[in-house]
Amino acid sequence: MRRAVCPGSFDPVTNGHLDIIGRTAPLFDEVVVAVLVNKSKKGMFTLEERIEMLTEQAQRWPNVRVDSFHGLLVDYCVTHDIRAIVKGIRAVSDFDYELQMAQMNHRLSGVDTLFMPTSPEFSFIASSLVKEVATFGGDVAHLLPAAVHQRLLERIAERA
Ligand code: COD
Repeated sequence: MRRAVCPGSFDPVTNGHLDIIGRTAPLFDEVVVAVLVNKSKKGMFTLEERIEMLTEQAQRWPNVRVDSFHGLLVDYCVTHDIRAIVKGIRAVSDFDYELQMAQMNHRLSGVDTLFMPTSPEFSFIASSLVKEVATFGGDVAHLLPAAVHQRLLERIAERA
């Protein structure tokens, strides 16, 4: 089975992430969206909440499932027989860092990384920016799925 992973923090999932996941789905038999468990970094959403939001959005693709991982991504890939890591590239700045990680990951495990260029309409979207803009009252409704946008507004209100 040809299996790929789309890894990330997904705090929370944006339309940019979903564009990459949706374009990866038809290229592989199975795509695993893997959420990094990062105990040292407190996000806006818990791991369970991120997984829940992603699972809800991923329902539209029958061959996409959501999981989580901790430690090295390549260890997760080897354990789960995943041969390709798919990363979205928004700008040259993404590429510099992603290239270094791709080469390290390949050297560690032989797992290859495929770079997928972002669709231009999503190239400026980053979860961190979306959270910042929303926290200060900016309208980010068009950057996230409606259900995720609703949860983001609720979380910001809870914290206010
Ligand atoms: N358009 C296209 N792609 C996008 C967009 C967008 N608007 N927004 C985000 N993406 C892509 C990113 O480029 C990335 O590929 C992916 O979506 C996830 O993005 P984020 O921001 O949710 O997640 P990151 O960048 O914080 O995730 C980093 C990883 C968790 C993938 C990375 O840190 C990792 O693999 N960590 C595990 C530890 C490890 O193995 N370290 C050794 C590395 S060599």
